[in-house]
Amino acid sequence: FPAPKTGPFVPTKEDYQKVYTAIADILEDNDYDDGSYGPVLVRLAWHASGTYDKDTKTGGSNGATMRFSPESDHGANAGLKAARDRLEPIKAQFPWITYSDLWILAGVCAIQEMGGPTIPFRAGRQDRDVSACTPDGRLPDASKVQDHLRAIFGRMGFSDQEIVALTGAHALGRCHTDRSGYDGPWTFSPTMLTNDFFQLLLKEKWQWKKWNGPAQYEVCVFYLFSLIPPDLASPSSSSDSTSVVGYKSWEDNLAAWYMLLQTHNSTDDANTANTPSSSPPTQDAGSKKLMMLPADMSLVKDKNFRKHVELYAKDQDKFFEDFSKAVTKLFELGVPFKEGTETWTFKPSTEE
Ligand code: CCH
Repeated sequence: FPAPKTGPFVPTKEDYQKVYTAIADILEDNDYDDGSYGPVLVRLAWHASGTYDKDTKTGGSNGATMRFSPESDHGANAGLKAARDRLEPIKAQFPWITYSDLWILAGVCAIQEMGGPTIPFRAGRQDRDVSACTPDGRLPDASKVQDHLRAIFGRMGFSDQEIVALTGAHALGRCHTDRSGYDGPWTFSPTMLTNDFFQLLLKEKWQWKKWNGPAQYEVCVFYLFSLIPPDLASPSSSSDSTSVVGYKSWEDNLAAWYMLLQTHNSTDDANTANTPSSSPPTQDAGSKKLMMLPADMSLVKDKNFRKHVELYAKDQDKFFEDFSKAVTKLFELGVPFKEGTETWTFKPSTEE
C-alpha cells in the first residue's frame, strides 16, 4: 500500500467556522463593560487594519504587529490589551490560525453576533515581526475634525461615504477615561449594531461636557420609549427600519408616553369603572448621558459628510449594506491574498 499522504495542515472553511464559533462563545462576560467583549474586539480589528498607508503599502491587518511595543504602546491603542488577551485561549485552542487572521475574524464575528450585517472573510494574513510595526499617528485623533478624518482615511484609500459608514461602528461600545480619556457610550444599546449613532447625531442637542477631561459633547436623553411594548410604539417611527432596541427621539418618547396614558385610561373606563384611574408607569422612565467625540460631530457639521449621515439615519438597511462593504475593505487593506483565495461567510451563532 502507498503510505498515506501527510502534508502541512491546510485549514478549511469548516476549521475557520470552528474558530468563529469559539470566539462567539467568549464574547459575553457580565463582569466586563456592558457585558460583552464585542465592541473592544471590533476596535482591535479596526486598529490593526487602520494603520494602512496606500502609498508605501505599509501597515494594515497583515502582521498583527500590535503584539509588539512600540505599536502596542501607541496612545490610540490604549486598552486593546484587554481584547488581545481575551483571544489568547482561542489562539491556544487553534494554534494554526495566525494572530492577524484571528483578530480580523474576531472583528467579523463580533459585528455579526451584535446584530450587524454579514461581513465576508478571506483567510491568509501572515504574522510579521516587530520590524513591521507602524509609526505612531496613523490612527485618527478624536479631538480633530473633518480635514483630519479625510487625511487619515484618505491615506487608507477611503471616500467620504466610506468614512461615514465606518464611523457608524460607534453605535457600539464606549469611551473609557483610563484609555482614551473620553467618557461614556454613544448609544443606549452599546452591544447591538444599529443606525442609532446617526439618528442621535442628528436629533439630539449636543452640548460641550463641563468637566476637566478632554473636550467632548454630551446629551442627557430621556428614555421611556424602550420600556413601551412595541405594539404601542409611535407611528412616526414604525415605518423606518430601526430595530426595537433602537434609539427613539425625544418626540417619539413623548408620543409613546401619551399613547400609553390613553390606553391606560380607556382600559380603566371599560373594565374597572369603579377603581380610580391608575397613573402611567413613570417609575420606569429614565435618562442617560450619551456622548459624541469632536471627530464624530464633524460628520454632521461638514455638509458632504452630513448627507451620508442623513441617509444612514433614515435607512438602517442601507447603512448595513455600506458598512459591510467598507469594513470588508478595511479588514483587507494591504493583505497579499494568494490568487484564488475563497471568500467565506460565517453564520451568526443564532442561526446555526
Ligand atoms: Fe472608534 N473610538 N474612532 N471607530 N471605536 C473609540 C472606541 C471605539 C475614533 C475614536 C475612538 C472608528 C473610527 C474612529 C470603535 C470602532 C471604530 C474611542 C474610545 C475613541 C476615542 C476608546 C476608549 O476609550 O476605550 C475616531 C476619532 C474615529 C474616526 O473616525 C472606526 C472606523 C471603527 C470601526 C469600524 C469601537 C467599536 C469602539 C468601542 C470600543 C470599546 O471598548 O467599547
